[in-house]
Amino acid sequence: MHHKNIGWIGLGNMGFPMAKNLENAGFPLSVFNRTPSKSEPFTDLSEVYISAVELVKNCDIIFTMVSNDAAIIDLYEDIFHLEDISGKIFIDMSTISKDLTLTIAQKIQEKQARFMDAPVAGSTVPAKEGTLIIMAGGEEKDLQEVLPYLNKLGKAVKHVGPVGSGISAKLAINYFLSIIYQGLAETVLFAEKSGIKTEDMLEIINESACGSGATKVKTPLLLQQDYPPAFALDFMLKDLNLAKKEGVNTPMNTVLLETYQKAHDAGLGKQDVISIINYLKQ
Ligand code: NA7
Repeated sequence: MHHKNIGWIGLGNMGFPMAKNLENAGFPLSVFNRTPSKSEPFTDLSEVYISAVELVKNCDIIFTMVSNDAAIIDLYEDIFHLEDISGKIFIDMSTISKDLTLTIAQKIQEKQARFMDAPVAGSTVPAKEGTLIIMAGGEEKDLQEVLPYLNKLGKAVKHVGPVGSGISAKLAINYFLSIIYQGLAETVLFAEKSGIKTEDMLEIINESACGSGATKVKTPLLLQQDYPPAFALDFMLKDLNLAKKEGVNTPMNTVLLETYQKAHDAGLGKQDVISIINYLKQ
């Protein structure tokens, strides 16, 4: 049987551990990252490309995991110049706008290739552990072809509908997460003002019905008051803006957008999302 050549574009905080999981699973992997130094740990087992287009030429299945719309536009502009990409499957795991997802999918299909959106829930720890939740949009038969790879990246792969549906599901879950993080930060601050120690309050929250994976994962950061980005605050701001673009005009979304935007303006954008507490504290 012909071994599929797997390409991975984007080796950031999420893309790097995800691509490593594919490499560790023994799949023939080709990698590309705009900043070449991030590809260095791959040189032994995988093929490293210095051009995304060259990688695409040599791969059957191409994953992308990059920041945002601008990054995807940059990459696909070049890919669309390739004469023959027929039969290839492109899977975008980034969280970008639904509009752009549909536009790219259409252009890819016009070139007789296939496209899926498969964004993920879970940040860097689940990415490393291969326990992400993957929300896939696209054709069932295409999903079946890429499932062996997705299964190495996540503990659950959910086919949620046609192309673009993965993005919709992802924006919905991140909307919920942004509520949890703002709620957690405000609750800890409220308790602190009333003389309750942060560590005590976090223990109470985590043992209670309010405790969740989301509150537990942010607990050490809140205790250390140090916020290295497992999920950068700017990405949450991006996703809330994308939700608004999708017509989410709830009272909550207005408040959330204001909080995350002001936290960004206060210089917290590159920190972990739970650093909104530093803005809310002021
Ligand atoms: P990171 O750690 O900020 O990594 C972003 C990646 O995207 C990184 O590989 C970047 O390359 C790449 N990137 C950014 N802009 C471009 C352009 N214009 N062209 C090519 N490549 C680009 O993000 P995460 O891994 O945490 O998150 C990725 C997605 O998952 C995001 O949509 C989140 O919302 C969810 P660089 O290394 O900077 O050269």
